[in-house]
Amino acid sequence: MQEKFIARCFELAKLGETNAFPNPIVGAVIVHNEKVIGEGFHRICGKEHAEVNAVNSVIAKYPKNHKEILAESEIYVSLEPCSHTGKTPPCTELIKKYRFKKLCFAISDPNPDLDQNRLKAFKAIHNNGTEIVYPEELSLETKNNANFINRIFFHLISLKNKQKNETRNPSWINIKIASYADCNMITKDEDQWITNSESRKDVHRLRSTHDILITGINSIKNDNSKLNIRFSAEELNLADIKTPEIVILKSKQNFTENEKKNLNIFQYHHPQEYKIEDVAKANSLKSVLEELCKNSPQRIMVEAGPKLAESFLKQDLFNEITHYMSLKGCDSLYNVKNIQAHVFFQNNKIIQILDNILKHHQNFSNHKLKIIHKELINSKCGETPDLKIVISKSL
Ligand code: AOF
Ligand code: ZN
Repeated sequence: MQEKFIARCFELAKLGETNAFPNPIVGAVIVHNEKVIGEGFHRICGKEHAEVNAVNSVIAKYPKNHKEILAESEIYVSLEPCSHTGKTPPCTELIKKYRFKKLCFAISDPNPDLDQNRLKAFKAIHNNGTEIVYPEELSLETKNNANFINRIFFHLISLKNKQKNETRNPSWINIKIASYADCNMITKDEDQWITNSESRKDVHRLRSTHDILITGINSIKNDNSKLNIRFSAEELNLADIKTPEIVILKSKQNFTENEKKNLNIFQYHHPQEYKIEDVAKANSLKSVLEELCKNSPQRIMVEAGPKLAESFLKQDLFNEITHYMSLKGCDSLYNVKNIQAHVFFQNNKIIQILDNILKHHQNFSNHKLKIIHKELINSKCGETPDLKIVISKSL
């Protein structure tokens, strides 16, 4: 039961993925007699934490007797409740105030600001009669999911701890790749798209949850890409959507006046939404990236053709790869109709294929790469399923 409520916290947390950054994404659920009576998530960095929003939703529902109801309730959170005063007061104070029956959270918060107060705060909650269920008591899958959804936050904190004197802002670089099962990234003439419509929708979600989108002049010219977000927040399971700042990398080539008038990117975006960066002038890709993160940490997504993606990989300028792999034309390898069975019930089959992909990526990098997430993306309109694989550097 508690794993189910924590799973709901993860879903809620992800709704805040657009604007919670650089804070973690967090979801909270309040349960009374095994029924969810309140939910909340952290939507905007600097604003209310998930626990506060969940408690407020119960107060709104039971304006007269919320105190009694909350004291008979359990609170589930996807991350350890904060015990420090940041831009907002400590959530542990709120939990203490309402004397919940139980507090359960999925992972500890590595933010060093919490270290001073944690022990005292949890002791006070415990002494107040609240049972505390720590992450150690949850399943490995739950702990892995809690780690996965906040991998960017955990990465930023670990950098901050390691490089105390570093003045540069940390960044997170995600290279998006779409390919056929043989890793070929070039669209075959007969079909316009490599991946199915649900994967392409997921890419729009990815755009909205990054701050900068890097592409290359060639991709813009060859694909005439719009690089906008063509789904609503609701369709993307987000509370808010935003268009990341678009950075078009160029070196020798330029846009002609005619291209500047006619290409979609210039039609669909205001001039303040994109900029063109000359990599040759800046000296290196690395210096372009440093300049982009000059004022604050940034989540950067690279959505470009194979050549530019390869430059990022070869120069080791990435944290993760999001690979959408079309299983189109895999009929000889799979019985496509039974693909779900292959993925979920014959695990070894899928691992075998993923190993091939990893070998391919490893050619680009000195780092050990590891798959941290994989899921099958089925399409509602009968297209072939795709595999979404998130590959990360082993730290
Ligand atoms: C929680 N619940 O929903 C979030 C937490 O400046 P503040 O007050 O917003 O605090 C930010 C820190 O609080 C952040 O770095 C992380 O350690 C924690 N985030 N904690 O209990 C939440 N977003
Ligand atoms: Zn908090």
